[in-house]
Amino acid sequence: AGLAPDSKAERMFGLMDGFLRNDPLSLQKDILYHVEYTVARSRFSFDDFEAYQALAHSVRDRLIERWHDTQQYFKRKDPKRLYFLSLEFLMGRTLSNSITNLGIRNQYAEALNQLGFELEVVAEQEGDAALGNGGLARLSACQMDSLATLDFPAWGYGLRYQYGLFRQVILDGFQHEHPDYWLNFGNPWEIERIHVSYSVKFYGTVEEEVLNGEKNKIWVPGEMVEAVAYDNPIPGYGTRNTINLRLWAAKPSDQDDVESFNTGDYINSVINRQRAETISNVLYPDDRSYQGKELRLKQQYFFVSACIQDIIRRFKDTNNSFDVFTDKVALQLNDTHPALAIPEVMRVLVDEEHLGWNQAWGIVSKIFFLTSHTVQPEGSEKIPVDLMESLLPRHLEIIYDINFNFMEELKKHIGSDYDRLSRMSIVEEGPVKNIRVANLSVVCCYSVNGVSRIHLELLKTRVFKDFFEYWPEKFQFKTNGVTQRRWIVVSNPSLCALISKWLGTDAWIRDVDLLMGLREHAGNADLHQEWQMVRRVNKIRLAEYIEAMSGVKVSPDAMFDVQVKRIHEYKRQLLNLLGIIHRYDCIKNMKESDRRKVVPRVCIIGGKAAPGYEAAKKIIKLCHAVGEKINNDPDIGDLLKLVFIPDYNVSVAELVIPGSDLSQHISTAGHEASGTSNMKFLMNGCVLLATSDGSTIEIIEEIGEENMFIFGAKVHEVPALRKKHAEMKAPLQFARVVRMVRDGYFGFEDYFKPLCDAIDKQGDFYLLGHDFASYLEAQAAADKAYVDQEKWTRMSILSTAGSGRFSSDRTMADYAEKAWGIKPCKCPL
Ligand code: GL4
Repeated sequence: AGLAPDSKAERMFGLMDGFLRNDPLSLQKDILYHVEYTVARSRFSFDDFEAYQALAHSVRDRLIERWHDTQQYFKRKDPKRLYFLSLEFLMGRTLSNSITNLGIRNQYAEALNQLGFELEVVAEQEGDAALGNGGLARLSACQMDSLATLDFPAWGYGLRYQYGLFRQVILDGFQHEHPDYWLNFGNPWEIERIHVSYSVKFYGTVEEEVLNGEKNKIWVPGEMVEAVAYDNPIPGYGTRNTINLRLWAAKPSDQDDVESFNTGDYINSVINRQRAETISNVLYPDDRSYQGKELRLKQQYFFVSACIQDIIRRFKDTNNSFDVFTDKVALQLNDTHPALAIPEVMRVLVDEEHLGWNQAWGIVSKIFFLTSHTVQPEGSEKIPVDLMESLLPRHLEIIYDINFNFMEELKKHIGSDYDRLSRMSIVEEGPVKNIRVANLSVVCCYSVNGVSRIHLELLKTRVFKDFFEYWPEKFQFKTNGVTQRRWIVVSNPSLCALISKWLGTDAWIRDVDLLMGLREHAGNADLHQEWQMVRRVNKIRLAEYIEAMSGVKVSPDAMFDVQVKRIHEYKRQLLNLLGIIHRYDCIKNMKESDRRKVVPRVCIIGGKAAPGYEAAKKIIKLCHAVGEKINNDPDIGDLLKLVFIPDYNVSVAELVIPGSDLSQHISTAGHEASGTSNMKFLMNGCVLLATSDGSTIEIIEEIGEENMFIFGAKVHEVPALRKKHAEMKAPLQFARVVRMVRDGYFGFEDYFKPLCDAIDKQGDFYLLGHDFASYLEAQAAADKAYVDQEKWTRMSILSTAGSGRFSSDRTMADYAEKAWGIKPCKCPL
């Protein structure tokens, strides 16, 4: 009975009325449909937020269509897939980006217009998805966009934290952290997959069984938690391909803890079960220190266990032998945070798939790829062995076995150099025994990638020196990049239109090297005029935002000088502040005739401090104290303003970056692994004032030092300078501004004392004193260039023109070819 399968599918497709239509009228109908039936408001009366929700659902429908087609196509072709494992993704807003990538922005704008709404206003209703800390997390988001756009068969995996990165609230100039319960208003961009769920085990014991005459280990867990999938479609630009970002949420397990229910304490048993959800509840708001916290380790294992079960299930769907696993699967570890995936794959292959150690190791040693994002060896994760033994007893055994084999192998090559052996060992001996996660990763990964050329140098000569000498070919670099779709097309539409006009094509949105074509117009007066106009409108928009956020009125005629990023001593917001104090001091002491020559400046600083990072919090307070003084000094007027932009995040960045003239990237050389915001500013035609650090070094090569303001010690000079510095006297002007802070010129002298001590009594580790004079020179050069607007505009155009190399499209194509070995798999239209 019934229809033959083919005709059944045909009939169903017929019932569906084909694919969704994208003309403005159909979109209007769709939006109204969602107002009425999804948001459950009346279609005759709904506000901007409800319009956003309805719009989002209508976009989501279109995403789902493409997502299905893409996944089915991948399934049919079964290519080698890349799995991108990251504990952090800073996606920001989704609406604008999606309709841009789907190529239906104009249609939606028109549809909304007809309904009496404005797309820009409606899009502002969306909150940020802030499931990450800073550069590392935003990089993951940019890379997902590129993987989709380049048609790579890739999957992203992450955690669905209930609380994203804290919201920064400033009270009296002090940072307060408020929870970001971002799911409160629903999240139309995710698809809950209740049927995609896996049990994750913790604690318990390892037992032995005999299987076909061989000993086999079984892990008997003490606790189980369910991992449930939430899928977030990621559309490519100018392609039907829409890939998946799968985020895991922890839920209580049905199999867990039946015992306690039988004891009669029903209410407490329910409450206990509910604790399972805490595992994926909250993002750790610090990306640089590791504290061996049990919950963090639980998060990490919860994450990798769910991923590996999902990946192996998908592999087994279409393959029946692990012989081809390495031809089908590549696993990218975004820093060492997901490194437990390594012993987890070993465990599954050996204990559950009964592959035998050597065969399993043969697979594991070929499928993992590590990207390191840090330069500080002390930033490396360590797991106390005690903790590991109780939480993941079987994994500890596996790590010991991997280490034993590695040590035996190593001894054959380097003999009994015990110092070196102990440095390279995965297990750190000492009063507290630790697992060194970085060593585990380097030993087991097929390649280890730095995020800029200088970063690789530092990995080779400092962080992983011993390993590099042993395995030179393992170490590579792929300079970071950012997506021009988000950072030009979505966040700076007028610049986008201008670029396309002058290049005569919008093909650069996919093929970003074409931006170079702007070089030939860099001296064109007409382009200059249009360029300045676009930049000015963006500055006005930013000025309005600043006034709304801080009450400070700023003039768009002034140079907007911006430093926005996480607050960290090595990023040297303090150097910026001392420079501003110096500028203020100079203006105060100037003759009236000289004042007229001063280039008016609006200094803008923004960024969050990790909640436990005292020095960073003091820097935020200092910024406010200095701003208070300057902004209220009638003697200064518009010549100088200092504003702090609170709660810096992706959507704020989209507003700030296009409105900036000068952008500062002034880390002590050798401390910024790459930096990625420099690339975003560059794309938007901002001129960089920077040290030769991280990826800036490559930016200098690309656009020329003459088009930037470069200052400060170079990477190779820093170690010697640190030694010498103790005996050197800081320049007078530096001593003077530090004194002003110390003496309470801005109030709160006791509170700021440790900041001053660090730079003038305790060795000035980040070399603020050393770099101060050259910093001021670079600032003076920037003033001079700004007066000559023709010169400045030329520099600005050349910045955008030279930004093509810093697209994540290039980074992803590089990884695909040189590391993962995956090829595009383009879903037909
Ligand atoms: C970081 C680096 O500090 C930063 O330089 C780099 O650009 C980014 C992406 O590779 O990764 N590492 C950590 S930890 N947080 C970062 O932002």
